[in-house]
Amino acid sequence: MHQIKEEAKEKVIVFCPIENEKEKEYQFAEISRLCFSADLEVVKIFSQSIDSFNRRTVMGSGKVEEIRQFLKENECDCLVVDYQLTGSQLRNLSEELQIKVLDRILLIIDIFALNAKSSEGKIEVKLAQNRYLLTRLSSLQGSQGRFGGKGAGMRGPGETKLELDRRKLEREILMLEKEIVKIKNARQQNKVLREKNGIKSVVLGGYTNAGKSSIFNLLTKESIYADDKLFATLDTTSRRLFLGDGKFCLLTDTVGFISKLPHELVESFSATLDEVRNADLILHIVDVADRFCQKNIEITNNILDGIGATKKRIVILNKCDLLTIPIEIQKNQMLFTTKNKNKVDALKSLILQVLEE
Ligand SMILES: Nc1nc2c(ncn2[C@@H]2O[C@H](COP(=O)(O)OP(=O)(O)OP(=O)(O)O)[C@@H](O)[C@H]2O)c(=O)[nH]1
Ligand SMILES: [Mg+2]
Repeated sequence: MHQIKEEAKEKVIVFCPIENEKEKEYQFAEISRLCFSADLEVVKIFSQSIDSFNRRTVMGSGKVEEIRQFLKENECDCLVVDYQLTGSQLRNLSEELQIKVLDRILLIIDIFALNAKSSEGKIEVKLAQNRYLLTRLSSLQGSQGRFGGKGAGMRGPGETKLELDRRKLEREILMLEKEIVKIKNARQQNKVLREKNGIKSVVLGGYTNAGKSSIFNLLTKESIYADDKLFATLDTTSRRLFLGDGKFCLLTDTVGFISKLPHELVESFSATLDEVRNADLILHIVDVADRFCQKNIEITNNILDGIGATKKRIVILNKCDLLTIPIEIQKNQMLFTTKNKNKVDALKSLILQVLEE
């Protein structure tokens, strides 16, 4: 009889350069959730003020020594740095500490790689991976090659081996970019058709894990994947949503946002983000029970402004079932929970009302 052996999680230590002492706690919580979503077990978090920044290794030499000592006494597979590293910083850290190093971007791309299901999502992830690798190629060939042959940071759609050959990477990037253009063109045609038929598009946007897919499922009676992990959704799904009075809109669930969204990802996910940009109405979903709720609202607003999503927005304060104290609601905001259907009709009415304003 065969026994299925569950693969042990990779153990990681994390290093956070702290830009703002007041946001340290937020940064720790966010990077821990990212690691959890990448199936990594955080053994310890190290941090240091950005004032001690060192161009070679990001962290100062004392911190390098502290981590080296820790690694002598504790078994770890990888160091995660909550910062966007250059190729040489990746190599220097990896060589000095003799460990695989992942930066914030590669960690996020890796979670995306784990979650990409549709061919569009896979193309976008592959493009992001290839662009990342291309810009850091010479450094990665030297160091990470030794430590990073498999596991976190190297997971890809279809688990194809990541290519470390410049010409192959460039060729593949061109091919993937062409695919993205095709997807964008098809999206544009759909948009024209939709507008011709007077169908309004409503998109669920917001910080990852706020409950977008759960709301989508509740409203459309679908059963797309929702999970208590960051970036559970990478693929866009659209369904017709009847709003009453014989009227309907097209409701779309899409990828969640996060602070410091790497530009590699924004560019690679331009086809998906077009859907958000072009929407007639954005339902900005917020986890109102998250202690960093205000910060998450700010992050989402900045990203929406950054991608040029200028149309109407309603803020849905989701997970209100978890609230222990009453909160003040402003105009174009609504308390919501997916734990029952009590508020579904009120939400549909609000959508209809705002669309017709
Ligand atoms: N208590 C409570 N939990 C909720 C509610 N809505 C969603 N959740 C939970 O929150 C977690 C995240 O929900 P998702 O719907 O996957 O969130 P999302 O915004 O689609 O997340 P990403 O796709 O990862 O960006 C899941 O564990 C849900 O069960 C709610 O109203 N109340
Ligand atoms: Mg989702």
